[in-house]
Amino acid sequence: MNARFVETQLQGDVHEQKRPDGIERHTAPAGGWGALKAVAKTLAHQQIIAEGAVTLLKANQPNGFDCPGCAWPDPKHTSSFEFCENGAKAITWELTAKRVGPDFFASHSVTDLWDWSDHKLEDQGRLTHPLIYDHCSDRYIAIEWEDAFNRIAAGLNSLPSPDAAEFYTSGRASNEAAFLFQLFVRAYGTNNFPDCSNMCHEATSVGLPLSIGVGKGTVTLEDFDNCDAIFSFGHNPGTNHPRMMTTLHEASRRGVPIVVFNPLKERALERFAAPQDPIEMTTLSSTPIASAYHQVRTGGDLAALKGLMKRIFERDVADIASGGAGVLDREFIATHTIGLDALKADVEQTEWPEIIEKSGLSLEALDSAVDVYLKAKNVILCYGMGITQHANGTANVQQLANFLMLRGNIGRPGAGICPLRGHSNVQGDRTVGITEIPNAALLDGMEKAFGFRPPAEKGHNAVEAIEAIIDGKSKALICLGGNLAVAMSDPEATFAGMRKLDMAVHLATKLNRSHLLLAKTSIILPVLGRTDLDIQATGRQSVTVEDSMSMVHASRGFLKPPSDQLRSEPWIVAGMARATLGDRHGIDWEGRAADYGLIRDKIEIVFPDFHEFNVRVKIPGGFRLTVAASDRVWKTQSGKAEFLVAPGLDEDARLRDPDALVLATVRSHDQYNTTIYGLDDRYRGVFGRRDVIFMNRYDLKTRGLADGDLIDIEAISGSGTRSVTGFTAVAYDIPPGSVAGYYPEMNHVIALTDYDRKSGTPAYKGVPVRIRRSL
Ligand SMILES: Nc1nc2c(c(=O)[nH]1)N[C@H]1C(S)=C(S)[C@@H](COP(=O)(O)OP(=O)(O)OC[C@H]3O[C@@H](n4cnc5c(=O)[nH]c(N)nc54)[C@H](O)[C@@H]3O)O[C@H]1N2
Ligand SMILES: Nc1nc2c(c(=O)[nH]1)N[C@H]1C(S)=C(S)[C@@H](COP(=O)(O)OP(=O)(O)OC[C@H]3O[C@@H](n4cnc5c(=O)[nH]c(N)nc54)[C@H](O)[C@@H]3O)O[C@H]1N2
Ligand SMILES: [Mo]
Repeated sequence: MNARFVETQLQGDVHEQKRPDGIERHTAPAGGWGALKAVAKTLAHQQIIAEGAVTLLKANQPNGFDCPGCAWPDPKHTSSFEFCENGAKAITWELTAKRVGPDFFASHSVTDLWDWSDHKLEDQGRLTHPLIYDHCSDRYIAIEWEDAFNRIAAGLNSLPSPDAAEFYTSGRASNEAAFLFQLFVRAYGTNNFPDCSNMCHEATSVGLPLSIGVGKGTVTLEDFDNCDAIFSFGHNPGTNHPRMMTTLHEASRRGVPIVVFNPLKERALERFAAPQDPIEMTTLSSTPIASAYHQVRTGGDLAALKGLMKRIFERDVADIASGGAGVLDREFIATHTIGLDALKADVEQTEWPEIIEKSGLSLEALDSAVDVYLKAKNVILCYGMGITQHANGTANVQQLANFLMLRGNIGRPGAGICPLRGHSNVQGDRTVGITEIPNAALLDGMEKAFGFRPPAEKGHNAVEAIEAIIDGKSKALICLGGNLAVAMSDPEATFAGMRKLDMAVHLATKLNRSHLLLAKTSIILPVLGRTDLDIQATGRQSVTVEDSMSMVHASRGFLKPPSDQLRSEPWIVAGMARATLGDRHGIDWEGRAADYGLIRDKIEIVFPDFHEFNVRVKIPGGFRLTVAASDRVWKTQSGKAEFLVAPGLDEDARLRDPDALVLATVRSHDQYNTTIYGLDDRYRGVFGRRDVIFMNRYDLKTRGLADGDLIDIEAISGSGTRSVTGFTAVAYDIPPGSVAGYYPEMNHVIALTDYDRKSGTPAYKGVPVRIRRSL
């Protein structure tokens, strides 16, 4: 029997039965008083009630700091305070009154700390001193800054080649810090720039330039005011981009249909009560968000998109046959694109039964989505990790662009593509040069600005960096933030590799597991966070960031830093560079660390789009970088927007195994990537635990399992065995064949070799697994 129908029959009785410990059904809308209560709890947990509450009001305000919570833009950046539960968590996590200083490390050996949970490690508070690992006492001990820089310089200068070092960037780094970091690394002599975007939107950065000539989104926030329909694929805004909920809430109230494609029923996409809406708060009412919710099978988006496009072509033929002008935007297609015939041929030869089976969606469901699409003049399509973190992530992204281009929905007001970026400055870091593949413009710009030509050879992305570390080819790792080892797939292999390094250096605000993977020399350098006042030799500094919609604006902290030993990221990068490079290329490191305006002057030379950077950054709300595709200028090889074909529908041949389930690893409501704020996932009804796997009732039943049973999850992978044991199966509203669990716990079942061959993005949401009862 078709599993989809069995599931519908079985789903009904789930909630009648006794649920496993800590599992409830969340029936309230997302947002609302629950969100306010959660913030109060977080403030109390971090012991910062009065000060913290005041600080939250400065988030995303002119002259304030940029919230590190997500990359969603601010309405003109000048609006009144916009309440955001998870933004508040991100800020208070940094604001915490708790401290991790040398006395903490004197009481805890690294061996002891290793057994702590990721949550407990970070929850100890802000790092206060530069530290070096002491092998005799098995402890981190304080070190002077200059001493740390000299050791880093000695470590880097003793390598056989600059290519034996890896320089990781996590997306919180400001434009100024990231630009200085890439200058340091290129002057040192390598392009080994693994960065968090390699694990995140790399499929966008690689896929979209081939389609529309730019690897970024084409919409602005104002476009949402002018759109007639929103399509949402594979992102969970109620948790991960909560300020987007204000936009979706407004759109829904305006009567704009919001069509969702997501295997999990995410509560905020169903129904949301806006904490800034006094009526909804006082009357306990809420607004439906999705007008239609299509629970596509995990990895079924390619099939769904081909189905949507197939139907559009069929409707086009029918419309013309009945005397209409067709439903495609023929003028846009003729003037601006190439490749439609090949796309059409591919889509037409894809048969309906296969589309329906692989997407898990009925023809009626796809048809209803096409109705909405054709009725709307202007469509915005938003997407996140549910699209990119697949072995065919790049192809997925390109099919999204095809879908929009069929009706000219790119490069006009109210329409466009909107990748939801992750970290608050992940897009900016890329823009200012954090890339392992420098193009000619970057190299020319660097030569013009600094008088030397940096290396042109391709460097390592995140997966390649880890592989080089495991192979022993790379011997040093410097991390500008993040928690690379825990974010990466296959911790067993990754951790073992990290432990073979000669040198590991981490610039960080908080202690995490990557810091405990000891190299011969291990150094932790504590940095100022977004909220901290940054005073340098020439006075108070601000930094800049770029949001998901290419808006660049300033951010400045205002709080007394947690310790007088903390330094800013630009200052630390400059210190490492000065010690390592001396006066090579005559770069004035100290001057730039003293005045970030001088860094911006150089950014402007290397990237002319930042013209008059220091002037324009003073504009409240900042300025928008040029996105050529937004103006229908196509920077592709052909000079046109290109319809691109992705042959077939299969993400991964291993999923043909009749016992296979496809696992998506997702974020809970109480986490920020590897930072686990707490153990609840309120909207999914999970409390006090993370050791669960969401499964369809049908999949439970066919395995002889019941809701709440203990299970083992084993990867179906080519090499070695990977498994986790003793998890709890939770019956959930998810399509049959698809299961979901939390990141990073589930990274143990993801092989390092499971990634999109085009972009290198790990297939974190397409992991073939088998599930059995625990023995
Ligand atoms: N509070 C908070 N905010 C964050 C983060 C955080 O961890 N916490 N992380 C930041 C970062 S770095 C990033 S990249 C973003 C991540 O933001 P999201 O992209 O929302 O990330 P995920 O939680 O991984 O959720 C992806 C969504 O995709 C769905 N999904 C899974 N597989 C598929 C599939 O095959 N197809 C479709 N259509 N959907 C699928 C899941 O059900 C889930 O709803 O958020 C950023 N903001
Ligand atoms: N299975 C699975 N794995 C995934 C994903 C998934 O969906 N599933 N998502 C992937 C994605 S999208 C991403 S982006 C990566 C995230 O990978 P990373 O960006 O490497 O990880 P984070 O957890 O964001 O990093 C947290 C650490 O950053 C440090 N930090 C915080 N603020 C600052 C700051 O201002 N400056 C500095 N220097 N350090 C700071 C703190 O010490 C904290 O411990 O994980 C990836 N891994
Ligand atoms: Mo991300």
